[in-house]
Amino acid sequence: MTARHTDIDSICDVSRRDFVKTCMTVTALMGLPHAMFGKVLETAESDSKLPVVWLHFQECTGCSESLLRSSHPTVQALILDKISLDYHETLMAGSGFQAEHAMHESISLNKGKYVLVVEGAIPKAENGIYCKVAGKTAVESLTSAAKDALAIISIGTCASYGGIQSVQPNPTGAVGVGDIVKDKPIINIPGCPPNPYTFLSTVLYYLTLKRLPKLDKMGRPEFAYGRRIHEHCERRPHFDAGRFARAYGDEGHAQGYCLYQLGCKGPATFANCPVQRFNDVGAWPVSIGHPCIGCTEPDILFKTSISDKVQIHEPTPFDSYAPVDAGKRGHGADPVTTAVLGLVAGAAIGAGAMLAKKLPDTAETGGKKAQ
Ligand code: FSX
Ligand code: SF4
Ligand code: F3S
Repeated sequence: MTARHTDIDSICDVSRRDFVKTCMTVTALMGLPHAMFGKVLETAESDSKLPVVWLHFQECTGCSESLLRSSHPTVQALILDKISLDYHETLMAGSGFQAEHAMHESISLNKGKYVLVVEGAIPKAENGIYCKVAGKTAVESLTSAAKDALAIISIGTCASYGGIQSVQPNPTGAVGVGDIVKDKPIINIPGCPPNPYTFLSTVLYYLTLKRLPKLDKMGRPEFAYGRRIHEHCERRPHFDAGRFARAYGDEGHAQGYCLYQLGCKGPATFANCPVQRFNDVGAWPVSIGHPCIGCTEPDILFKTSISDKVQIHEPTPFDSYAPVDAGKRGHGADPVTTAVLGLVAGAAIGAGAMLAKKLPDTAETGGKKAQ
């Protein structure tokens, strides 16, 4: 056990076993080959720390809460151990001039080396008067702290894309960081709040590989946002077999059937929730019976009703899935009908035909024999 690890132990009473397990999880989450595990572990145990200045704007602080009050002590300990949190308005003991001084000092000592983490949306309307800290508007604080940053992490959907504050009529003109800062690498880690592992993995990815992770077109790390929720959801076999919950508390809901008919946004939402899950109990919204509300997607979260149905892009099960058990069909529409109802026109009908090929000859789809 290294001296470093002894430090972590003393912070949160983390066992070596848990520590190693978390590093293995993070290696897999980052999409790195198992051979890289040793390097990730070495980084996690090293003294390297990333200087971080963390600004809060329009938000609920759920992002900080979920990271720093994570029910998994190793995640919390690693986050606190791997970043040097030089300025964080809700966590630092100092306040007023003392706090402002700490931020300016960190920025001037670490020019080009610190990461700016932004939590919350930035209001632009009426010269930004709707959010001020230390006499400066959020736009001014962001612009000035971004100037010498190595990169910016927009944590949460608010900082990434505006979040709940930007919902029409958006009276404060709330926007995400990317609408204001144009000349710095910006990594979006959306979610309301995001999974703590995704933030930890992004930090460890940088410290281990000395480069920022590959991003998708929405600016999110591909390793965490590369797949739709629908692809790995444990209720997917029910979707494929046409078994749907139709109302909260009905028989289908009690049986754990697919939540699409209740408005689940999993088919249009990119995130790792079904794989990474939350907290030690391994729960995530869909596992506890609530439809995904698309909290990582700027065009879905708070922009659509919870009960609205999203377009289905992959109505067919993957070839690697076990054959569909259509024998125990629920009362909902079958997936082919669902796909059509889900506003997928020609493409989905073609894909629906592929699904039909996968169903046993005796299977029925919406009362009709599969062709
Ligand atoms: Fe937004 Fe984070 Fe949602 Fe809250 O602060 S992403 S409202 S969970 O916490 O910014
Ligand atoms: Fe899971 Fe939702 Fe897809 Fe159903 S629609 S399989 S509940 S992600
Ligand atoms: Fe958010 Fe949906 Fe995951 S609501 S937490 S993206 S299951």
